[in-house]
Amino acid sequence: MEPEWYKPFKVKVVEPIRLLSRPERERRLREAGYNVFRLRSEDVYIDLLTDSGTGAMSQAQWAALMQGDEAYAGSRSFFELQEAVRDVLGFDYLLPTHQGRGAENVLFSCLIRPGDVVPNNMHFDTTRAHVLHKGGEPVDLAIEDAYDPQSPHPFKGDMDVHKLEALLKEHGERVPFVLLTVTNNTGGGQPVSLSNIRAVSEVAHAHGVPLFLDAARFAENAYFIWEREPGYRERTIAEIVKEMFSYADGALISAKKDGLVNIGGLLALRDPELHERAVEQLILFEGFPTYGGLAGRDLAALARGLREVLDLQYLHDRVEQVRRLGERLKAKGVPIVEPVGGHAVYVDAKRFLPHLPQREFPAQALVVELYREAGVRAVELGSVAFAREDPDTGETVYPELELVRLAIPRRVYTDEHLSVVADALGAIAQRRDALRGLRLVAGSGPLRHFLARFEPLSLHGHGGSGLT
Ligand code: P61
Repeated sequence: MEPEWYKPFKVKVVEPIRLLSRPERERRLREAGYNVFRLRSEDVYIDLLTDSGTGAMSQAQWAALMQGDEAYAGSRSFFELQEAVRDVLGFDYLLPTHQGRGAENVLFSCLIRPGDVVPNNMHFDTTRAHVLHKGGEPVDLAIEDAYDPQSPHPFKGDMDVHKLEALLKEHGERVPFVLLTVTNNTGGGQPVSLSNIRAVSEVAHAHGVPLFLDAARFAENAYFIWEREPGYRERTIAEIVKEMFSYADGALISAKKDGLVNIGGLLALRDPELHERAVEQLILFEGFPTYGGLAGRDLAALARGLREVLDLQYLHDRVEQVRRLGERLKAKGVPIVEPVGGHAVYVDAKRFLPHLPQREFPAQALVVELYREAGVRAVELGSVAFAREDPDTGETVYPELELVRLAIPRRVYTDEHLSVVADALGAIAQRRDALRGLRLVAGSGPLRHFLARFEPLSLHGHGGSGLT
């Protein structure tokens, strides 16, 4: 039976925001080099840059902060978090880190040797950078549908199990572990099915290779399983989450997403021997094992968040809010990645601005126009963030997907805020042919998107990948 849905929270604290005038927005853009990472947040009206660490905590989490135990060693808050990790995720060993990439660093330091190959459905950018940093080669093995923004596949985050099998046959001894990102952020916030997690786990284990989940958005993934996977409607989110992790040997979690906290991460493990090695790295890079990279109060708030996020009403409210934004955009003729993802709507800039070649950064041009139009900040996931230089030819290789991500912070914005976003993109759609591209004037390397500067191209201007 379908539960009766309702909004499971109301607002207790308000944070003022303001909308600058259009000339002021234009000036801020110019000063920021047309890169919204360089804007001050007080100059942003609605901030959809990321859903990471930008959510609102509950009153229970704020209360837990006061009760955090700040002891250097043996903090009570650590044991609360350990209990939550055991109950919710089913792992015995917990290493708290300052955020997700801290956990990546600790685990990868233990397991990746130069020349290793690390398969994933799709690596997120920090994960990819950490694999490379340890001398590994990140390989993306998502199913073909993941690369088609219009494919209606219900689990576009799935890994292609045949490709994994082939990779393990060919490079088995060079694969230290398999990663699976739930939900698949780079590919549109798309879920991975339980049957795929199970199949990937079986294939990896048959080759003696462990499986780790990059599980920043584990609860949203579980909601999609509940919604779409046959046989899971009668199960609770808690049961589905437990089953997802039961097939894995460990998990890397950026707690800034489904941990419902503003900072934090964790590495969860099953194997005592690996735990021992990881603890050494944790002490080196993060801190003593019972606080890792966090304050006691952060651990306490996270212990609450991990349990709160399992609430079906909360997840329904969350995922449906994102979906409603997607539906509104579609109705206004804005092309988006479908099905709509769990934490964000991804606008397909290739279809939105077909007259702009990728060397003129169409997704970035749209991000800039959206701020100009309505003070809304989105993020580019396209040829600024992901273009690469071919090591053999020296030519620029542009990514298949050219996207603008509208990431929705948890429990922060109302539908009224989001209708401003939909109206703004709808207005831009009306005059899309007049939009011009951008030219990169500063910034290089794989993390250039954070610091790059651009100039608007005139009507007859020419772009350039700017890769140096
Ligand atoms: C995001 F502009 N995501 O989506 P940390 N795995 C996965 C993530 O989504 C993720 C991390 C690991 C961010 C933050 C972000 O260029 C950017 O806690 C699936 O951020 O260290 C983070 O977790 C890393 C935004 C990261 C960016 C890099 O917005």
